[in-house]
Amino acid sequence: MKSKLWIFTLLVTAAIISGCSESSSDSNGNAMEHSNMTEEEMADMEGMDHSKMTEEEMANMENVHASHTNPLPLNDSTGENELALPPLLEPKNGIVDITAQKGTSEIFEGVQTETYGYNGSYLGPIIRIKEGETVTFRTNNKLSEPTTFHWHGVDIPGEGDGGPHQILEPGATEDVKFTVNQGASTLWFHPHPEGATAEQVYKGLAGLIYIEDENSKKLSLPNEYGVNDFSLVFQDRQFNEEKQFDYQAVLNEDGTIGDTLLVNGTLNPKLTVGKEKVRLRLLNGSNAREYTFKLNNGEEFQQIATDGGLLNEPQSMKEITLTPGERAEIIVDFSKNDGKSEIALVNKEDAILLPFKIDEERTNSVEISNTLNDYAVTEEEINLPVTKKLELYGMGAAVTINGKQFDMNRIDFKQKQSETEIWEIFNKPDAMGGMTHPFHIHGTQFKIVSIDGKEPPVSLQGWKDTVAIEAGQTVKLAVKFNNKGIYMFHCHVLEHEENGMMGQVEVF
Ligand SMILES: [Cu+2]
Repeated sequence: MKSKLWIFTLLVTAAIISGCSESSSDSNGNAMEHSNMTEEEMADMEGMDHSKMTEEEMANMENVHASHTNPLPLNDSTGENELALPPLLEPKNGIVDITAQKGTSEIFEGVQTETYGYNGSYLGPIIRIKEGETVTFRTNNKLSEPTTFHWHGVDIPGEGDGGPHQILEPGATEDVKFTVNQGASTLWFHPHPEGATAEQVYKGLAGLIYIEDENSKKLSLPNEYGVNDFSLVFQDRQFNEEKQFDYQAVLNEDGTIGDTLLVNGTLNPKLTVGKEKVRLRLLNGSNAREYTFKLNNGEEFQQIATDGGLLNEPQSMKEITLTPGERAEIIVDFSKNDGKSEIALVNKEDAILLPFKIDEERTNSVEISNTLNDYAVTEEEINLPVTKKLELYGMGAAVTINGKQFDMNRIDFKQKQSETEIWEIFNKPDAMGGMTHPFHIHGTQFKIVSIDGKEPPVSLQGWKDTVAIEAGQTVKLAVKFNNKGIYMFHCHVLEHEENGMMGQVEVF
C-alpha cells in the first residue's frame, strides 16, 4: 500500500508541477503560474483528498506521463508554403558575425509573431566552415536578456563552448576563436543560459553549422545547397489564439510539445526537388518531441551520416528516429517517382511533415559513393573498463543524474585531455515506466560502444554527440575530449535540462 500511495503522490505532484495537461489552463486559456505559488499552496494541493477524485481525473493524471509515449499529435502539413532555406554564412577574413536578436516573423499569413533569431527574426544561418581552418565566431547579444552561444557537437575548448558559465549580457560582444578539428558533419548552435535555454530555443534561437573536409569533397554525394542538398530543422510549437508563442503558458516540465510543426520556421511547408537523388540533413531542433521519419509510400531511403560525421557506407532503411538534439543525413531517390503520386516525409503516426513537389526538369546522375568514412570502435575501446557511471532518473521537476541536480559550482567528473574513458549511462525506470532521455555531452563527438551489452545498430555506428537512452537501457560510450575546460553533459529534453538533469565534467 505504501508504495502505491507513493506512486499516487508522484502522479499528483507531477500533475501539479507539470503544465502538460490542458486542465492547467483557466477558462481564458491562460495557464496557471505554478511558479508563483507559495510553498503552502503547493502543500495544500498535495494534501488534496485523492479518494474523492473521479476516474476521469485519475485518467487525466496518468496522461501527464503517458503523453510522452503517445504525445499530442501533429497537424498535417498542407504544403501551401515553399520551405524557407536558411542563408549560408562563411567566414570573411576568418570572422563569422552572429547576432542573437528579437524580431517578428510572418509565420501565419498577415500575422506578425514575436520571435527570436540569429542574424534574422527566426532561426539562423548555416555557418559553413572547413576542417583545419581557424575561425572566429564574433557573437553579439542584442536581446534584452542574457544568453550564451553553444556550439552543439563542436570539438572546442571549454571556454568557448558557450555553456551556462559563458553568459553574454545584453549589448555584449565576444569573440570565440578556435581551429576546426573534426570531419565533415552537420552540427548546430543554440543558447544555453541556465534557466532560459528552453524558452530561448522555443522562441527561435537555433542555427546549423556545416563542416567540410578533404574526404567529403572527393565523395560523390549531392552537395549543391538549395538544389539537391537541403537542411531541415524540425520544431513543434503551440501557438496561442493571437498566433504568438507563449512558452510559459504551454511549458511542460517533462518536455514542451505542440501540435504545429515548423520546418526551417515554415508553417505548412512543401519542398520542391528534382527528379533525382536528394540529400536531406535532418535536425530535431524541438524541445522534447521525437520524430520517426518515414516516406509515405513506404519506400527506402539511405542514411549517410549521424550527428557528427558520415557513416562508413550508405545504409538503406525505411525509418529513422531522432530525439531532440540528434541529426542524420539521408538520401532520398526521387528519380523513380512519376510525379503523379504524392510523396512526403511523414512521422510514425503518419502525420504529413513535409510533402515534396517534383520538378521534372531537374535531374542529376549522382551515384552515391559506396565508401564514405573510416569510423571504427577499436578492440582497445571495447575492452576498456567503465570509469564513469551515470544514472538518469525521475521525471518532471525531479529529474536527476546520480541522484543530484545541476549545480553550477559543482564539478561532477574529471577527465584527462586526449584520454578515452568509458562512460556507462543507465536510464533507471521510474514507477510509471520512465522516459527516453537524449543524453548529450558538450565539446566532443563520442562513439557508442554498446547498448544493453550489444553492438549498436548500423545507423548509430558513427560519430555521435547525443544518444537516445530508453528507460531501462544501459549505454556504453567511448568519450575523449581533445580540449581542456568545463563541459556540460545533460538530457536534451530542454525542460529536463532546465530542471537539473545536467552535470559538469572538467577536462584537465
Ligand atoms: Cu530527459
